[in-house]
Amino acid sequence: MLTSEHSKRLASTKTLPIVNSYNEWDTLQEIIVGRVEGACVPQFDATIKANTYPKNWWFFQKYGGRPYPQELLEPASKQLNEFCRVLEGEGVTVRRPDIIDFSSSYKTPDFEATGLYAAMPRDILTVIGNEIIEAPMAWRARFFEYRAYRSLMKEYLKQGAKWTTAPKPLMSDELYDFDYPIETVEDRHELAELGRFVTTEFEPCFDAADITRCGRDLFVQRSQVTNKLGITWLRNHLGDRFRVHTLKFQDPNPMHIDATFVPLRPGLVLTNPDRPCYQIDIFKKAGWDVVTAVQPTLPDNWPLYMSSKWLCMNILILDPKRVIVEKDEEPMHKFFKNLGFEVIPVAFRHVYTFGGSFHCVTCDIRRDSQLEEYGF
Ligand code: ABU
Repeated sequence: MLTSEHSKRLASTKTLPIVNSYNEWDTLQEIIVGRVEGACVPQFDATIKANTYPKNWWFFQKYGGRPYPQELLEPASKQLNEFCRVLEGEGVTVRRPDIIDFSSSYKTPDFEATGLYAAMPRDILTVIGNEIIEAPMAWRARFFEYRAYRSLMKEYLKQGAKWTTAPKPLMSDELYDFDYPIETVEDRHELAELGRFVTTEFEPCFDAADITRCGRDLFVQRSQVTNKLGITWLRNHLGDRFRVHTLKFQDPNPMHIDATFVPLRPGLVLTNPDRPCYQIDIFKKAGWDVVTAVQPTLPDNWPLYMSSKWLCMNILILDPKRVIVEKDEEPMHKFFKNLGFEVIPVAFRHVYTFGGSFHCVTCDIRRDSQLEEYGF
């Protein structure tokens, strides 16, 4: 039985291009949700080392190149399925990538590797207007990740979307600093401050999750997986219709902006208290309110091999009123309610173990939005 709100949302689909999204908050109509089936633990190399903490290196050393342990896969898969059910109940069309065995090894003229997963579409895909861009990525384990999305991409292309793949990097040794010295958090702070990362400027690379969208203005960070040439490619590709701003954060391990800096609606951005933004004045001058996230509640012993506890900020906005927040992040529920949001709690901590939460595991394909300016 469709509610009138649901029917209204479906009705408005007809007037929009199949792929259409300009920001993180307009009413969501269709979304890709990733999956963990077929996931493989990446082999421990310089990029994995630079993006993970020493206490977790044993995991990659032990399982690298092998399928994720079943006891991690099963509960995460169940939570993802339940998340899809919740989205559908809220009137959102959910699409899933193909199942691929990422443990198959591959060899290019430049390197050999095994894969990772199709769990985090936000890392590889970004939608800007009616265009869907496949990011080049930076980890060798992610070189062929796009294959899981090709059925969907072809379908969207046939229905009128503009589909772009950014230049595929060689991922040869020149793209990486194999001597990147990173044993302690102090090393990490120092190197990040100096603007030194494990990826070099040999060729463009970026992960789509280093981009956040506010209409005509896009905000991107130079991170361990996004280099300056990658940002230049994006800026040149998008041309005059968009402004691409580079933001820098006080972050010892920058990788993906969506647990660091999260626009919530026009005039309101959520920031991470541990990762202040050096260019926050851009937002203040534009009249935006800047709110700081409350502390996460995840216990210290929760297995988090590829991310931080700040996944509590990695929320998904369904429209300027509704937000999906992890079930046990109660301080965040209160925080969002105080900002006037209706909170939809969903259990997701088993998915956290794979490196992301609601924003990471999705790519919004269609929001009821148009290109707008938000004061920048
Ligand atoms: N891949 C999402 C970012 C996670 C983090 O900043 O901890």
